[in-house]
Amino acid sequence: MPLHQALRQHNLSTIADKVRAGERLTLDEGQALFDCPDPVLVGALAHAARTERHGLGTSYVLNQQINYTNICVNQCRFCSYYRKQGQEQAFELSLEEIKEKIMAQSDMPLTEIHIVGGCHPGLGLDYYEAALSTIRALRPDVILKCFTPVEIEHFANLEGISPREVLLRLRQSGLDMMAGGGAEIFAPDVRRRICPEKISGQRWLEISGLAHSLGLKTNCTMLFGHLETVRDRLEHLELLRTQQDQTGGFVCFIPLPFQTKNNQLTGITSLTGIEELKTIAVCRLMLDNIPNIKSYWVMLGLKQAQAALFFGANDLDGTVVEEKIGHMAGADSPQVLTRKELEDMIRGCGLIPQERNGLFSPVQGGQ
Ligand code: V47
Ligand code: SF4
Repeated sequence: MPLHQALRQHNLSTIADKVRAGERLTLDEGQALFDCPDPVLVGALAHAARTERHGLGTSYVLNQQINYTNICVNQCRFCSYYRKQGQEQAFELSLEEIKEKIMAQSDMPLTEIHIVGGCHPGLGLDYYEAALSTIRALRPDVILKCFTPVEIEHFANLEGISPREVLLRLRQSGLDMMAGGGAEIFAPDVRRRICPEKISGQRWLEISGLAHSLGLKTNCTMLFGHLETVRDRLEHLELLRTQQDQTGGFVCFIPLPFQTKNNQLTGITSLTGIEELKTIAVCRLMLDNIPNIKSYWVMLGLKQAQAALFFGANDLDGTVVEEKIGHMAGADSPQVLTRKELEDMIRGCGLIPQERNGLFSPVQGGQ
């Protein structure tokens, strides 16, 4: 059946026209996309929106993730990573250990270092400032993408200072941009059930907006496939879209499918691969003002991450080196990919690899 006929059959013709014209979709239109029984149609619309912006270009980054601690005062029910202080497997890296991890990759032409951790009850802002300055001295040109709004609020509360002051001090020490974690799902009733100790969705958005107002770019995320409804996902996307209209600093959105192992949210059946892809496609179609959508291979797995590149995503993240949050929750992807593997994955799909840095500026170097 021709595409236009299939769109008409599923009442998606108006949505398709709006996508073609670059017009914003409503929540009800997002719902209609989720309700469409043909995921390939939804994917085709998302792929059209993706190619309109990026063509077949697919970005990746040479990056290293470092988790400085898994000790956390929050106890998010979906999180398999956190430990309480003194508990087995709890860790906190000394500045020397952070330095060693950076030095161990000194041969790699990294352009991004991604640092996040738990909300540790005893590490002061001076630890984070020293970590950033140490890394900056070793890697003067790298984009330092560190901390989430959740960590910024935590540091501010521990120090008794404002999040604004925290951000200014961290920027002074070398922070270039912030990571997008901690958004989860903004719906308060779901948040109460999956992460009651964490800052509210409203506060997460405020701190992201504050960072933007200081000239810091940030990323944003959505954790999906747990207790939330499709409507919760759409409202989450709408809140991100509204924030982006106001402050404009989100560079990239990362859809994070829930990994089910080793945490307190039991009895949840993983989404099917098709449901994941459809969700990613709807994210692209709703988030008309966020330029980049990441296909995060760590959580999606390598083959699903490739498929997502045809369902709205235009970026494959990076080399990563070491990842704990997804892997402790059962992700069965590798720990590290090389530049060649990332480029082969992209080319193998008929797409065009393009190396980028943390801020999504193109880097000359890849082939
Ligand atoms: O904030 C925790 C999520 C996030 C699980 O900014 C889980 O470029 C799935 O935000 N299943 C951390 N997800 C990862 C993250 C991220 C990753 C890559 C790039 C960027 C970026 C950000 O992982 C947490 C939380 O939302 N998470 N537990 C789980 N069981
Ligand atoms: Fe702590 Fe983050 Fe895990 Fe929540 S998701 S328990 S804030 S490490």
